[in-house]
Amino acid sequence: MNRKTLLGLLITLTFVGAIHASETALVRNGTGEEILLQGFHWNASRNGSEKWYAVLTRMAGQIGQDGFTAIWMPPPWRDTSSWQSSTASGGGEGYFWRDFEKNGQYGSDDQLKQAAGELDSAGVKVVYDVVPNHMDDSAAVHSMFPRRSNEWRHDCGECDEGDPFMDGSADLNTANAEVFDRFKNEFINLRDHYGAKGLRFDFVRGYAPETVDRWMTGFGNQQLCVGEMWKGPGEYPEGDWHRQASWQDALKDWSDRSHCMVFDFALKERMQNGSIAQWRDGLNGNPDPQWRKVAVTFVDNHDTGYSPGLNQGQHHWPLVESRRNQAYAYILSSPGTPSVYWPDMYDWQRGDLIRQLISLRKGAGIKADSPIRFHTQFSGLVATSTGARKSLVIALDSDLTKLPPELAQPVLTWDDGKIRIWSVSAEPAPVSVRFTCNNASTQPGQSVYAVGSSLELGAWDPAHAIRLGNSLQGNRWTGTVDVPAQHVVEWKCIVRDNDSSAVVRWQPDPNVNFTSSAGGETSGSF
Ligand code: 7SA
Ligand code: CA
Repeated sequence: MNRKTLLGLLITLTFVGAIHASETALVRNGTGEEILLQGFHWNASRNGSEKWYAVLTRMAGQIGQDGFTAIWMPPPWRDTSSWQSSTASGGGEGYFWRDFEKNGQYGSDDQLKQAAGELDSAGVKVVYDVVPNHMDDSAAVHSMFPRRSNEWRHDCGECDEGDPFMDGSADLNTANAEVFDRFKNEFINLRDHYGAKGLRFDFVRGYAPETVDRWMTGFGNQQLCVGEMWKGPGEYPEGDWHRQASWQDALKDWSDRSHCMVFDFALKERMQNGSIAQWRDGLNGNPDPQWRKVAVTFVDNHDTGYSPGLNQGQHHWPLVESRRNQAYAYILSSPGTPSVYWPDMYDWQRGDLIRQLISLRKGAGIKADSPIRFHTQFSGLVATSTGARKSLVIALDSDLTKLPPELAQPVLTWDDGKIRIWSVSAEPAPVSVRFTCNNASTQPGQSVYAVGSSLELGAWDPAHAIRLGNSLQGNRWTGTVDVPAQHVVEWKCIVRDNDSSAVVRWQPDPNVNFTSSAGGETSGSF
């Protein structure tokens, strides 16, 4: 190849590379291996005995030792509101704030600085909850934003970049340059004087994701940000594309435009409304790593879950008790950035399990974009997540009983085996292999399956074998199975009753023996 052609090729490759890089768009997910603690609950601002910031100062070392790399702090702005509804009451939690004063119900400015300092020295990044959509607009509060020129949603005929909070009378117009700058400067103040290394954006349905991106650019691109985009497809107006899309689509669209992570409400919705097998349909289980890496997975938070104290918190959408341990086992052994809710860790004795799960995650080197394979032929949820150092195989509430030899001993068993985790050497990326069985005669209600030594092939348990498709040539059955590359697999064809999973006929000995490779084919015959 002459020099001119070579140069041309190099230029092309560089350009393609650049496009690819832009496809793996920037998302501000810290190191990509963060483990987040929600550092408060709904009643933390009413914590009687000890101001909340003093609790965090006292617990900072423990939080670091427990393996958390970041903590989601409550909104740091003074909130003097109080409200009463028929079923609940509250105020002071920071979501109806008065100004950027830090002396609020969680503690004083100094106590906040002390807590932030202790957490930082414990290696825990401080991420503040911020609420730019709205603020306390009650007359008693001398507002930071005079109603003069479009600072508020209603000042200019519905000028606001998103949904209203409640009736919208407290909504600010984040598209207004002065409003935008006031928040940007406060975020930089939180970074420079209160140790902020990231931000959790509240009620992001209320303003534009592009505005969040511009704030984060001012705050520092290498930081962490996560948006609370809690809005189901049915909440969008007729004709809006979101209405026909999935929770995942709406979350990814928001993340693409803000370049922030987003709480995985797709997973939460499946945890609430689906079977445990359907937890694989969360954003963090998406086949595309660019989707998995933006998910912040959680079991509950201060809105959805219970909290110690007054009214037991808000509990708008709590996960049932019987699934909570399994849910923590799932989010801490799978891709995305897991977020642990304070009371589960430090009030309700789930800490031992969570501590062990965190150390397994870190030992395996699971990252936000790590690959995950779901073994759907088993009941419950069985999956393999692969980190930089190990693969974690997890079985939740599953009938997986016959185990391949490499899964002789689980590293963690909990709740009488409803939770089992194995740690094995990191598996290579899976390849799609075609399995074919020839000369198979079947009766109605029977099919041909591939059953074999590895987990993917049911660990020799016909009940968990892989059903093949009957091709047109009569007795030839074939199908593809994802198998880790370079794995030696022994397998056989069986004719099996579809329902009872009773074996009608085994392929005669010997077993078929093959090593998996990309585009590989393997066949057996009766
Ligand atoms: O219902 C749960 C789910 O069930 C599932 O089966 C459903 C789901 O769709 C369904 O499939 O989820 C729905 O319900 C969620 C909870 O309401 C909705 C979700 O979109 C919807 O799908 O989530 C929304 O509400 C959450 C609380 C928000 C979400 O972002 C939002 O999408 N969470 C964050 C936002 C706020 C507010 O900043 C915080 O709210 C959360 O802690 C934070 O995480 O002058 C103004 C004014 C007037 O406009 C009012 O009329 C007047 O009443 C003031 C007064 N408002 C008061 C409120 O009435 C009162 O409730 C306000 C001053 O104080 C309270 O508001 C609290 C709020 O209750 C509390 O949750 C707010 C401010 O203190 O702080 C917290
Ligand atoms: Ca708004």
